[in-house]
Amino acid sequence: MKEIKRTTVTAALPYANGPLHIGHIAGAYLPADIYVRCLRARGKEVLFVCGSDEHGAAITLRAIKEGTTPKAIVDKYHAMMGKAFTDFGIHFDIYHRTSSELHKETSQEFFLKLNENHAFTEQEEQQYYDEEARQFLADRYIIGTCPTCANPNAYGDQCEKCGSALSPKELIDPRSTLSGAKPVLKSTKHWYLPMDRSQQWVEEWINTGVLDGVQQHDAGEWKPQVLGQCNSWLKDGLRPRAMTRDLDWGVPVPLPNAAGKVLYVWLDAPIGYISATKQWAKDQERRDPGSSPGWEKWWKADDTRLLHFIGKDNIVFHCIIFPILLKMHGGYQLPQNVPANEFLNLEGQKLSTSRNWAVWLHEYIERWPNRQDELRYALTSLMPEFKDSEFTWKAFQDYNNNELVAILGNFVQRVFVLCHKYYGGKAPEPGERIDQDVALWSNVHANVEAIAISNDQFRLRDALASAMNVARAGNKYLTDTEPWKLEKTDPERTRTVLSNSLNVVAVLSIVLDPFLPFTAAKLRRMLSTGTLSWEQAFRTDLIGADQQLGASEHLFKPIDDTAIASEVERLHANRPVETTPTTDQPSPIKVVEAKPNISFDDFGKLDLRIGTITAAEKVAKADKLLKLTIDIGEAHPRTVVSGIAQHFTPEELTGQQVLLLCNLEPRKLKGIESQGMVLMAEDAEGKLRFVKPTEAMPPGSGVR
Ligand code: B3M
Ligand code: ZN
Repeated sequence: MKEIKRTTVTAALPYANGPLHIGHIAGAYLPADIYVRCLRARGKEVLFVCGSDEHGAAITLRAIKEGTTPKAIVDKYHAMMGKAFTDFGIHFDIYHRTSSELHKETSQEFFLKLNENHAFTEQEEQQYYDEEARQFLADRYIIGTCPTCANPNAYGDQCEKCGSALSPKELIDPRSTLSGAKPVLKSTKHWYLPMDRSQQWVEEWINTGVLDGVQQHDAGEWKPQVLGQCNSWLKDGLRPRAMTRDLDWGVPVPLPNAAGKVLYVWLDAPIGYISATKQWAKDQERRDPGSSPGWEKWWKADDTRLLHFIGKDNIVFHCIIFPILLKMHGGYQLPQNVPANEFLNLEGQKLSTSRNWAVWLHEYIERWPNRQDELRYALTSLMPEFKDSEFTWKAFQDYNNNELVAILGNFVQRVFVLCHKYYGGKAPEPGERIDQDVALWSNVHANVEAIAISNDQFRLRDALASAMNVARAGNKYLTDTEPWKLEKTDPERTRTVLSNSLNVVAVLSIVLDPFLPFTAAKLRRMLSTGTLSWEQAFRTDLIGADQQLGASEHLFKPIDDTAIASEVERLHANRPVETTPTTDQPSPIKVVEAKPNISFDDFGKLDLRIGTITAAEKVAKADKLLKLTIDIGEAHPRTVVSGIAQHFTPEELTGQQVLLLCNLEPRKLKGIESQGMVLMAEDAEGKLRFVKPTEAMPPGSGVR
């Protein structure tokens, strides 16, 4: 294995097309931030870079949607994300952006070098073109029916319903999202990366860790799910992939015969890590002339280790495509590990920007001011390190109340109250140590050691659990020794106990810093210490006798059920509800025949609830029927077959709220079991309209 002197850590560049949510944070940024803080505390040399990914269809589509320019979009979201990261204590050495001039230069140079090294093949291809919008269509600009699951709104690169990776030509009935027109195939030239040529070395490097005869990482050191995804790609055989696009937003292809072409966003985005490093070195030089640390050693030196923190949807780009590019370019180190996380779900559903099913970071910071560590704690405890996991507001409350308040806050609070009460806010002079104290310290130090080991293995949940074990040990020690009783009978023993306890708080101020930086800063103020090194966490005498303590600060407060209920309600209420366009002409009234009275009991037998349509599709061989998927707040959504196909298209139904009769005897229609009935209003001409609440209500709300 090579000797490592420094570590370059990157966190995926988020698309500047919308705000950050907790899924992004738990997936890549929080683990990277914790990892880096932990290395830094241990005195290691680290550079931590990130920035906004400002190219690609993600941006241009958003601009179309918001009726503005791509530039306006990236300016808005770049600023917003940068601020949210800072507010949340995610501390990069630089948060750069790919629309910068330096990035353009860097990626164009990179491209030219690849071209010089014959890394590309030029190929003429038939591609979809929108004759109305007069442009070639990026994969994301084309939607059509998924060949696998028949989802009518699959994208040209992926079906979000069944997860299949697609190419636009596989879509059935493709249409352009720009004009709605049916796109036509037209010939265009692109620069392809013949990845098949790299198949062999990639396979060896990923699985055995050996690259050009040098052991870069241990075999089996990468996370199993990362290896699994890579190997499934490799098993299918790597194929040539286009590295350029016909678009007017992006880094222009720096060749004479390439007007109107830009670099593929997944070519320029990872180069964004390099341009960010260059910008950081420039900024350093400007701040401190002559210090010029240079950017190259962070990417090229043999004793530099490169790590990419990402979410699982970015694995192939970081483990296969970018490494091939780096190697074809030459001179660069390849990543030593790519500790990708799986996905975080929210309250039983996938996080979704379009359905507004998310906890947005900037909103959290606004609604829970100065409580960043509470969310950092919950997200780390739930981090999807090896499999998908789920955030619920209830879990957030439980972590806060049962762990932060009951263990950590309780311990620190008790120590400080007693020191202020007995010793006027000064640290006491300890007497002789007995077995009970020795046991406390060996427990504490074993946990400090475990934190570093888990961190090095990218097991941050375990690392946090070990850090909390330090607080647990302290809390139990206080409960066992009961210094508040002891003071009357044995003041010397009381001083020893409280001195030990204060020193455990000092250890906590060191080991909690990677996870709970705001709390660690409070602890340092309370102890009147500066930043301590990791090594010092193995000491037992950091707070010596007579050291003047700072004022006790508030650490955590309990969260009550109302606050949690209101977050859950907010989440449901904020889902978009599409309103049916109203016409100016009042509808002709259909005269409804009166029916005999019924008893209240009879009415009470109806299980009426508000539901939200989450998916709709045509039923094969039935021109009146639509199959609706309706969320009524149960674990699984209901399937309802409704005779409304001649009144509504499936597209206009998703997101609509409806009134559902939930306990109508299930029955089969065209082989599909219908589990309820959507109630509709009907006019004299047979026009149907939904009956729904005047404002969005959480799915499952009862109707009485
Ligand atoms: N912007 C995709 C994403 O945000 C992409 C990551 C780029 S990392 C170089 O998931
Ligand atoms: Zn599909």
